[in-house]
Amino acid sequence: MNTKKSTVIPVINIQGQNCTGCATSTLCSEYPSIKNVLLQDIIPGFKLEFIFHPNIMTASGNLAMEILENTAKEKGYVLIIDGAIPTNDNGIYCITGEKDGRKSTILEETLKLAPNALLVIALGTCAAFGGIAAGNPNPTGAQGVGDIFLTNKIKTPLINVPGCPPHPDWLFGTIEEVLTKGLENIQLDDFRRPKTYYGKLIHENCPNRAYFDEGKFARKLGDEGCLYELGCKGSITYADCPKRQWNGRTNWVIGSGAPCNGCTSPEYPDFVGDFYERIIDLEVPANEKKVKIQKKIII
Ligand code: FSX
Repeated sequence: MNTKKSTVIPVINIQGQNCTGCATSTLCSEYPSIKNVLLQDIIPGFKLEFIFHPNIMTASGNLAMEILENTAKEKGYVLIIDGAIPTNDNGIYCITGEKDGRKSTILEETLKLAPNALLVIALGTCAAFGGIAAGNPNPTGAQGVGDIFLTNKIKTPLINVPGCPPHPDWLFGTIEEVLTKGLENIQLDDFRRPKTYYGKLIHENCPNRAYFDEGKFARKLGDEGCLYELGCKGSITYADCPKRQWNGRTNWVIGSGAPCNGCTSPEYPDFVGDFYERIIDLEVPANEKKVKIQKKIII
């Protein structure tokens, strides 16, 4: 019998401006099961201990806030932030909690907790890039964690796990990869996204790709054809949704006949375009001439 004790890694998950979709999605993890994640080793020899998580902890008020206060003085924890961070008016638009009648903002908690963390994971597009919370006109001055790090010269390693919401595998798979390979061996793209999950365009693995190449485009939902004309952003969006699928590998957005809205992109939502508007000025990577000619005939 293996009696060796597992290494316990404290995890703090704080939440900014969000819809709680990131937590809802990731807490439905199946591989590993959420039971493995919360109660058992996430991989043999390593156990995560969620010491602060607004959606699943029983502590509240002073008790909960003391955990953040005490942990911030220590080192050796992983900090997960989901949701954007408002910066206008000293960040008053998002409160993490209250201790002895004093409110503490997500901005304040981030600045307090991030510098001593082993690793910070910006979970979801709001935390990674501002996302919906930072959409025009952004009255709260919402920003992603990376921008907060830049402004405040925080140098802690940061991994972005975008998606609105992110797939549970993207979060826990990344943590597993860090534990097995080491942080320095994780390959990130220019937007600090792990290449394991965000290395390829949706377009490259899309089951409708042949329609695109042939210039056969759906004109309304339910039509046969590529969904590009109906606003699909799969041709500019990096994520492995077509292969990974969602809800226990049941289906995914394009599989169910709806266009991808580009939620893992830094430009989401303002600059990827309206959900059901086609992308303008798309640089078609292959068969450009053919598609343009055929579009005239088929559409
Ligand atoms: Fe944003 Fe997450 Fe979208 Fe929602 O925490 S990435 S709105 S799924 O909840 O922040």
